Amino acid sequence: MRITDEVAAALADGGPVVALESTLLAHGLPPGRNREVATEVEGAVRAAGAIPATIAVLDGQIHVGLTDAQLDRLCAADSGFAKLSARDLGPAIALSRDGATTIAGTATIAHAAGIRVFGTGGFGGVHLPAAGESLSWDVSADLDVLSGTPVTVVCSGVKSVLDIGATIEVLETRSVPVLGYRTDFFPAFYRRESRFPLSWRVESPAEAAAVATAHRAQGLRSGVLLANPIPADAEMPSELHDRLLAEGMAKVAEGGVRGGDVTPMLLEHFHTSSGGVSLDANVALVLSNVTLAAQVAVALCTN
Ligand code: PSU
Ligand code: MN
Repeated sequence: MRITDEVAAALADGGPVVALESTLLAHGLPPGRNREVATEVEGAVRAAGAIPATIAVLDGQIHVGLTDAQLDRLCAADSGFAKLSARDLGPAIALSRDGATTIAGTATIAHAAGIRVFGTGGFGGVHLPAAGESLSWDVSADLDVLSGTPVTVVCSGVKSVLDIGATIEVLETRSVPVLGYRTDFFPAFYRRESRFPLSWRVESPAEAAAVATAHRAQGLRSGVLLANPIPADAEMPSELHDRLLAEGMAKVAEGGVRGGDVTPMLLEHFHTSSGGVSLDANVALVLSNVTLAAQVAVALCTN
């Protein structure tokens, strides 16, 4: 694992560090805009007083913290970077591949590096079954990894393309506390609220940090999910959202798209069909989440 000097120094000092994933850049945002977002996200973490550590695999080497040139490579249209969940790390390393890490992959590496907080966009979850099926068996490894990895992940809930109720049930089974950040309902990514209530709500980064510390003290290996709704001024109008969702799901079904390709395909449909509205929403929520993650990381250091 290669950790940049800046990140290594912050960790050695017990300073605040925020892990950032690379799949949302390479596979979740269009080329060009993704590179701008990479810089904006790192800037937002710094502005809130923490050190950003974007994580990816380059030529089979795990990198914690990327240089500008490495971010250029990751974000290039023809990068050919694989989407790496936790199970893909071994193959990518042994076979000297390039890859962008998902939440599952990033959280695994962040914990190994000693990073306690991770800011991102949407968490993976339980997918709805395709028409004619009773079960999809497509349950994101993000859920399993968070059940055994003690990091706090700040996200805007899960996209409404997933079975939100089932996702919340699995988080309970796996002993992952879900904290609403100034909300009583699980957020639905492009929308501030789903209809699913949460058991716990926190009002400040300090409260979230206190929960993470108390959770860890119980000897549990699981992480914490801090669910931060998209900023109100960036929320997508519900009619536009529902129409794009129905279209996107139909496209996935028609194309027989499966597994790891489902999320990138749906995101691309939203981004190309909403005239930029979903893209702006996506960027706004990521920036808000990494800012909150940095504030939590700072609070954890002063605990
Ligand atoms: N949600 C988004 N954008 C993304 C992802 C999720 O809005 O890019 C990515 C994250 O990296 C997440 C992954 O970990 O998709 C989940 O993929 P899957 O459902 O295939 O496990
Ligand atoms: Mn999946």
